Amino acid sequence: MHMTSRFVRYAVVCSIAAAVATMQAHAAAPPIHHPVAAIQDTETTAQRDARMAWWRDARFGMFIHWGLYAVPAGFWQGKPVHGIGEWIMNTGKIPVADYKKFSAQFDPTQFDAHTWVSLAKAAGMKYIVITAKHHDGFAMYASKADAFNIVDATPFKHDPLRDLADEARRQGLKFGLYYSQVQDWTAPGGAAIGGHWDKAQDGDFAQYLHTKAIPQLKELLANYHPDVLWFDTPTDAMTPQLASEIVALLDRYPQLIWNNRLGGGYQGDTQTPEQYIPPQGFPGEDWEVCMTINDTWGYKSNDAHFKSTKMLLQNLVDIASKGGNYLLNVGPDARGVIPAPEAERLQAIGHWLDVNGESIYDTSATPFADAHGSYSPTEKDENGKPRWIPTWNWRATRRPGKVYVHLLEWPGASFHVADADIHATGAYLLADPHHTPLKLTQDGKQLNVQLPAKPLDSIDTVLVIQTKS
Ligand code: H79
Repeated sequence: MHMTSRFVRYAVVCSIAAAVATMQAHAAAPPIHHPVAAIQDTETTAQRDARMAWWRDARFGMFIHWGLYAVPAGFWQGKPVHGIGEWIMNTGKIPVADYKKFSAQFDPTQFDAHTWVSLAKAAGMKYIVITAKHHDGFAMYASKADAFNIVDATPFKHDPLRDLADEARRQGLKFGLYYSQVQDWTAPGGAAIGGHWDKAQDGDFAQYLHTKAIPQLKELLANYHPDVLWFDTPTDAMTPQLASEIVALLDRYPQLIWNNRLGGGYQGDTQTPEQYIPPQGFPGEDWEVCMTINDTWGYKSNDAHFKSTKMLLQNLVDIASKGGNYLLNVGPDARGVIPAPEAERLQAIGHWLDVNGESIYDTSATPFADAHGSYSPTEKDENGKPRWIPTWNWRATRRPGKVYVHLLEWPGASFHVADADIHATGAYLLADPHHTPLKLTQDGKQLNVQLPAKPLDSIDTVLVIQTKS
């Protein structure tokens, strides 16, 4: 019975609202019997804490959607195809043979792993997750299991994942791989949300899994030792039995972290809200917001709708204040270049983190019952529930002995909290090199800190409140 209701929830319907609802429903799912026990079923809390430790400290990661879709870059037969760029084959109903022909044009000679990893590092990101294979079925690495890959099917003939995995380790970043395990629009039997549109896609899903997805996952695990595996778009094609074959493989890598999108009733390690920040986070759970920097994951030449540095930084702070991670996407083009507007924003965030990183990394959620926002009394969201309206006055993060108040709007001569359940002993601004003490008064739960006339940072000036504990 439980399994049936899970499948209904997991059935991916073609609407973003449904996809979001699917992900939100996850937490409440009752435990079900797994044909093969996953690591989450067997490890102790202490073991789990040790396995998740680096990920919890990291807070900020780089998602990279890079694949064959960067060649059409949002256009098919001279016309723009609406929607997210990595979906162009599906949205444009491009025949398999035509899509495969893009590989002859894919020659990203400007790709340089050192440049990409250096950018992630300069942005203050602690891990990278890159698409090893997206829904189009094109493998971005040297795959012996399937010839539709960047080494065998392009003039480039080179494995960028090898370079990136090695370079990430060299620069001290964790390395993760995205793998589309259910959808595959060019392999016979692979699933396609919305249904197949080409006879070449006909086939048996289990056979696809056994001849392509599982062999490729084996290659990826053995050859690149990813720290994270990021699955996507589970559908009911992924039965508990089939998923358990993948889990048996994952179990051989006891340090691996994998997300909640495998399917087959497996919970994985992390909640993965996509393109939104959950109003209260997922208290007590590990969670990661994945988000585009413009309106597409895979490169589109006609999408210049970039989020501002201010908005991106506010998002990072908002997420950290609720105890989550921010996996922010970049979409490199078919030359192998991360678009300049994306790189500029990441560098600006990195400059802020150079000064204020202590208030983000390895912190935990706010100690204050502060208002992150409120539910609208009138507006409804995509699910018909009251819409969450965030406010952007301030957020807080903490670590033992310190609370960090992120002042997103300068409050004037003083900062005041009416319901501060802390014992404050001092205060200063994190960006002040001298950490000059600020005048602080506490009367019960009323906390007041005197501030200078102007903020030290135009987006987020961090007020450090020292605490007893
Ligand atoms: O990899 C990125 C997306 O391609 C992938 N997840 C992120 C990380 C993703 N696949 N599906 N979805 C997200 C949700 C499904 C959205 C859909 Fe649609 C709505 C599929 C069909 C309608 C968006 C709009 C894609 C095509 C039209």
